Amino acid sequence: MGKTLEEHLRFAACYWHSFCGTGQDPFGSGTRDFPWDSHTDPMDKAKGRLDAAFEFFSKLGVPFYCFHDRDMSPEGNTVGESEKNLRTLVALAKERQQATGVKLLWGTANLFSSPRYMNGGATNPDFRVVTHAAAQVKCAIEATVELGGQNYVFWGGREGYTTLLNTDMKRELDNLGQFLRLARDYGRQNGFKGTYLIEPKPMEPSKHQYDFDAATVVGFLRAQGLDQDFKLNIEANHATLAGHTFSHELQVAADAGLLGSVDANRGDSQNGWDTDQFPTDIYQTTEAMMIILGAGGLGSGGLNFDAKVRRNSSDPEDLFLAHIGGMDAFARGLEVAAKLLEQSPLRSMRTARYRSFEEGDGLRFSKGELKLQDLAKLAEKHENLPLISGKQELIENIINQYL
Ligand code: XLS
Ligand code: NI
Ligand code: NI
Repeated sequence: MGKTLEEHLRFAACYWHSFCGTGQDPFGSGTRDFPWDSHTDPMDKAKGRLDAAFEFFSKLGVPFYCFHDRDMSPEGNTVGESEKNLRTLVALAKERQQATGVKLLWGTANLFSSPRYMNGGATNPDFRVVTHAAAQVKCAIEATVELGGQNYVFWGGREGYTTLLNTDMKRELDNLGQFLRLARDYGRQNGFKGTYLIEPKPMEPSKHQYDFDAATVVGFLRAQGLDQDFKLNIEANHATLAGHTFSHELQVAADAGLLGSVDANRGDSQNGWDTDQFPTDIYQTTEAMMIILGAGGLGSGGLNFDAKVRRNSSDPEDLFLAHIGGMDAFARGLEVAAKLLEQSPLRSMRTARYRSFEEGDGLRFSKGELKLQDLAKLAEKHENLPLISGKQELIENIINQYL
């Protein structure tokens, strides 16, 4: 379709799952030994982690990476110290980027791990906490600009509530809008030309997250006047947590003209949480790539593997195998999707279903030329309508032939 696989797919590896997560869960300790954790000084640990991350990115040959401020550098005792730590690591990351050619897809601020944010970051009921969220976002935007990041992400894990009984939802949402406008303006005034992204998720860690799903975020962005600068970062596993399919969320964002980027992972059909597994299901990647191709691609976005190897995948090579499998699943999905769009009857079958709106009275309706009473009158002409099959099984059979 006129572009290379690499140009279409724009893969990114993420810093947090692969270089911060040891496999610890509520029932047991980590299963991966990170050699850099043997340092006692947190800054030495961070430098060792950075070396390992860039060694991995370049051996894998992945063109992009993504990070949170706190993945890359430790929080200090004061705001100033935290900022200094991040600047030190960003300078080193910049050197590694230049040496390896690996680029930054997006940066973000972690406004969910610190106990300070237990009641929210930008939506915290205590204004003093909001100022800390602002300090972190300001510095993370600066870091993203310094590293040539093409996007900046907001994922609001704690931007939500645990009970409405103590929550003024309207005020919190207005505060979120105000906070995001300030962040947008700061970035624009300080050299950020990329896309701001909101990543919807319905729950976890909050009981209810404000950025519930794509439709909610599209409405929020429009209500807050943010839809010119912000798009959506759609994550497969978040879609299923919201009771949707990955495809549904991609299509909602694409239809609004707001499909920005993708966190490429998958959930588990039995487990109801964010298992963040590497994508392997070619049927799902095919459906996703059909929508992404239909939307004209991801622009400055990409396919970020926000995914982790299982706790019992404890060999270092498992990290390579997981990413390679994920890339192959999407590359195959892209090839199948392109064939389905260009060679199969799928597109023409869908167009044909709506043909009645392309001519005659249907076209006049689409153009707004008919009133409700005109439609009612026309119904008299259309007695004894034939049933028109949706042909779902035929379509599913066609997809399997191309797979
Ligand atoms: C968590 C989110 C998170 C964002 C970045 O569920 O997916 O990892 O992608 O903050
Ligand atoms: Ni994510
Ligand atoms: Ni997630």
